[in-house]
Amino acid sequence: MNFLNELGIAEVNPGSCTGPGQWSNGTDAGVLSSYAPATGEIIASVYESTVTDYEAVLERSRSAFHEWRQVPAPRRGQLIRRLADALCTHQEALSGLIALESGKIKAEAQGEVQEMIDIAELAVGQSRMLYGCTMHSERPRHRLYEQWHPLGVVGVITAFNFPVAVWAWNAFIAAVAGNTVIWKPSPRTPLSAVAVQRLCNRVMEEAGYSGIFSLFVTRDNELAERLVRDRRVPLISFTGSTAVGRRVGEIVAARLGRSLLELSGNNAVIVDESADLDLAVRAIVFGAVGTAGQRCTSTRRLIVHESLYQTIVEHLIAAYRQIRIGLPLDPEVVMGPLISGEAVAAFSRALREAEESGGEVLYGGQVIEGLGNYVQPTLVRAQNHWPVVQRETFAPILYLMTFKEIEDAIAINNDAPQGLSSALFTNDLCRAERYLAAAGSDCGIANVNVGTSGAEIGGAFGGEKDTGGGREAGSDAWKCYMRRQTNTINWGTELPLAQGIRFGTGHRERVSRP
Ligand code: UN1
Repeated sequence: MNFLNELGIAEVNPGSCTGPGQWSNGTDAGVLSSYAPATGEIIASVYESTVTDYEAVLERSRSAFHEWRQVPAPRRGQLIRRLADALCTHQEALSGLIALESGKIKAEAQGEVQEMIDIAELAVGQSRMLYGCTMHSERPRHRLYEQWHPLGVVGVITAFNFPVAVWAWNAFIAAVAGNTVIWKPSPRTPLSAVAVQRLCNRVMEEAGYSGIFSLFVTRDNELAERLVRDRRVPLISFTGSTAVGRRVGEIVAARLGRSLLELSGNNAVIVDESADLDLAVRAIVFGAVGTAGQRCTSTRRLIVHESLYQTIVEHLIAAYRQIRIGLPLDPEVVMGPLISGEAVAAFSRALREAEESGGEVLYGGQVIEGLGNYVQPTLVRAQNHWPVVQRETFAPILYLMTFKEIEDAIAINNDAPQGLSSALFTNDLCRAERYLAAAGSDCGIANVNVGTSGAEIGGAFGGEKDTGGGREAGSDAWKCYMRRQTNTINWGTELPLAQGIRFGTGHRERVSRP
């Protein structure tokens, strides 16, 4: 395929790299093949990283940091601007590879690369706005202020569903902040990562840098854990399940490092009596079926006012009937495959469990036999407290339930261990405000008349409770990648102590230089 050539993807690719000309040639850890989830065919392979590769990556990244942190932040931003240009040039090819490797449809893959370009543009601007504030000192002739410094080497562990965009959210902001970045991508999507590393290499080379962006590919949990345990890596940004993220958080906390966790979601849409139903149905379908239900922001629970339940179900079924399922690169297709056979098995298990709990499948429910990991988008009448509904299953299953009063709908929304995204469809201002108030949605993202997925990069992205509490992308999320330093400068000749403390020995004679 042409786009593989354009991106420099060979049949077998090295899997660790710290910059131009710095690909490893280690082959001892074996080969990881990348399979197209739509057909089960091997696209290409990558040599997995050895411990020696990892150590080389870490050391080069550390020494690059010592140089990079001294480059003025606006100049660091210029490197990201060049990267944005490279991403624009190769947007088509890269989205082809992402679609092929992750199984998301081409339009969404293009959106993913667009998200990288967007965050790059934000990072360029941010590179001139790493503001610290100045405080008024309580002491005369004293200046009190804060400034922000980079942390060091930042480890970024990403998931298959956004194989490159989530890396970009972290990497571009971390880099303008003066950090260097080591990326461990999902072993399901190593080629997309290799392709992005190749683009980074080209841009680093043109700008005369190396080691700002590094990659190591592995499916070995022990090697991944080495990064998480590594005291030379002050921040670990992890995107993935709550189960794994909890472990990452514990390991990093035990060494008093920092972690930024983007974990499972269990996102609900509430449709109240006043909702614009047309808008609501379109948003629900995109939220539940987009990326085949494999976004952390996918809509998993639908809470409908009881008076509208029948109407909504009919419209959803009509819309679901029209969903074209097929090859991700086919422009007519709206839903691609799940990532793996295990994901298909998890889909079936969840449905069995829902049915055993008393759930009624209203649409879909079947695995589509044949090539690839295809399932039907599925609607299930369910109850919120069932364990299967409380859990995140990465599949296009939407659990439907009803409510009478808005307070009850909000309580259902919040009655889940996770707290990532949420949405209310309403044309009633008071209900909208009620939902957005402190006693409203408890999620990191709460939308009105906008679905749960497809957040813009300008806001801070992340969620509460079992979602892990991290915030990435826009707003002041850049602060997660920097350390704050408070500075007090005395420009006078007295030494007044804070809090008015007097600590005198009576010795007032000036000390003269010898
Ligand atoms: C994810 O699924 O890990 O809001 C990230 C969205 C995307 C990002 C999803 N911008 O759906």
